[in-house]
Amino acid sequence: MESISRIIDHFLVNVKINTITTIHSGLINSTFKIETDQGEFIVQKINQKVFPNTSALLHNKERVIHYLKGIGFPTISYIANKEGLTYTYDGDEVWQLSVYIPSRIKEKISSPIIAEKLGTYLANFHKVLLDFPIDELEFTIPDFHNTIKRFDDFQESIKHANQQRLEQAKESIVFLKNNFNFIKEIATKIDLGEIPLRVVHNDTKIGNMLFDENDDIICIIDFDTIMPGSILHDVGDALRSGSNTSSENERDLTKVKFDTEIYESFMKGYRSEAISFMITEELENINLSLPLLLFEQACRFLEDYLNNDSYYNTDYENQNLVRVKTQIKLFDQVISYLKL
Ligand code: GN1
Ligand code: MG
Repeated sequence: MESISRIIDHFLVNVKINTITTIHSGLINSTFKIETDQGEFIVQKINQKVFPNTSALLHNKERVIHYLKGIGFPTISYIANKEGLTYTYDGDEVWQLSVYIPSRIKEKISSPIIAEKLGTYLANFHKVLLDFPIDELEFTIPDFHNTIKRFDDFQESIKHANQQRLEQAKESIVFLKNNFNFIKEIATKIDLGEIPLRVVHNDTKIGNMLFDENDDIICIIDFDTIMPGSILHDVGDALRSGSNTSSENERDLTKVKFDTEIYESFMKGYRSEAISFMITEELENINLSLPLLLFEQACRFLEDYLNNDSYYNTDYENQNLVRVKTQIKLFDQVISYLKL
């Protein structure tokens, strides 16, 4: 942990660090909570393999956070280093320090009331960003939520995968191939711009929402992927984690169930607030958000499994395949509930 304390010295003068705790929830960056005599902070190392265009990431984050602060929308605060920058490059890695916000984190939505609050919060987040100059944002990761490209990349990975993993993933491969045509239709509408690009978060899993002791949302965190995208991506990603009775890492598939009450309450909250700005194409297709994101995430996890786990952090051999299966299990239940 010596390197962490050296990094903190870039941002804080004469600081005494009491404890450093690793936070394991993200799959990409390395995150630590630091308790010091000057307060509590979060320090994060940006994964430059995933974000090769780190300056675009920093630019987008800074612009949007500055904007949100300007309109009084609660958000995270980054600490400037001694050169006045909100990041430090130590010759090797890029680091950021933000103020820790005392809060609770949830892996899933525990009641319909919270689901409705979350839906309303997300729609309001989209609403307050309507006036943000979208052209100022860069595409940090090109084609991030381009589901057709994600499916093509997964298909490509089949060609280079080892036999053992191909064998293990056989059923999942067939499932995704069989369901692509239905997903392709909505993905194409987004691709063609029939569903408009807006400023969206792009990583709205429940773990990225901070709650207070009354289960009200304090703010959304993790602006790494804030960039132009569709509201369907954010709605789908929030429900992907939020309406699953277990987690994306659940090995026991009998525990992976689609909670329809959570789903409906979230949607009620989202629609009630977003009705003021959604165009007809969005309104008519918003119910495809969840299957779209589940399908896309299954492709992404499966591609990574077939590429020998080079993108997502994993703790054990078949974890990416476990993740594929949770997404497929939920997808199956969602399309039969929504009668798609
Ligand atoms: C990654 O690292 P984390 O947990 O914030 C990924 C998301 C996935 C998520 C799946 C940049 O997010 O797109 O939905 O894992 N982020 C990136 O848990 O790829
Ligand atoms: Mg993230």
